[in-house]
Amino acid sequence: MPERSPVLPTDEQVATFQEDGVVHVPGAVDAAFVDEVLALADRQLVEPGPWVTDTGAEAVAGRLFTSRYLWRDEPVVRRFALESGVAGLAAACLGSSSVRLYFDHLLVKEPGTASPTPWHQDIPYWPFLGRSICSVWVACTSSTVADSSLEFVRGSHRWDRYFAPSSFDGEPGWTDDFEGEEVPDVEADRAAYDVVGFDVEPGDAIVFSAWAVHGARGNDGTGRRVALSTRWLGDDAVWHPHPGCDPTVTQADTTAVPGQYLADDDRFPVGWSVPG
Ligand SMILES: O=C(O)CCC(=O)C(=O)O
Repeated sequence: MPERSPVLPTDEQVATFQEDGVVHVPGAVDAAFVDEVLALADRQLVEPGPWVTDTGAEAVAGRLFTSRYLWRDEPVVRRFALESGVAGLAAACLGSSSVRLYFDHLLVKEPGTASPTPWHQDIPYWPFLGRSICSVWVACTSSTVADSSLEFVRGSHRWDRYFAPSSFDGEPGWTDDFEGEEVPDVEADRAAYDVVGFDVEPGDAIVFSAWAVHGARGNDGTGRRVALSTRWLGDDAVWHPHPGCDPTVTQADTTAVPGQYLADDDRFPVGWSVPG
């Protein structure tokens, strides 16, 4: 059985997650896990996994690099996902009796990266539907909102809207097949939204709903920004493949039919379940 979270959220943190769609949990993950992810980031930048988004060296400087779905081949990521406590954190925030791992997402922003992470909502990118789906984004380096920590539109998880995904690097790709409403241009009219952001230290977690609209600025600080986000499927998550969704997992990975909960332990392992 996976280990229990060393830092479970307080009742107040759970209430904040439910109300705002996001909560900052300082000191959620041990330094040893963080160090392993930093070493992994070094390796990935040189020899990336199969599912990479990479702006490469930008016109100005810097690089926004993301690599996802590593857990099946990278013991570091598997351990992080299943033993660091992030699964317990996700389950507690969602109020779910169990959570299954959908995928992991390593995110690196080199200093001098002009590219922001565009404002977006995660759920339309993913072949799942349900309210109890979230990410646990763990900072592996210090960062402030000014140099690319995450920002959210507070309460946007309750808007009941489903926005078109777009590619992070602006290149054409699998998101192009989606037809739907554009995400609002939060950046152009920040004062119209209740934007909240979190300065973070290594080991801090930001837990957020897959329905929450979020983004991050470029990194004009002096250090590399590294985070590992794991994505968790709670009690009401169902299989929902659709045009324009993430191709890392497909119908071949599950015995579920659309609309059904997934129970494929090898592809979507249980990270946490209520004891007994
Ligand atoms: O780290 C970032 O800049 C973006 C992270 C993000 O959008 C996510 O984890 O869903």
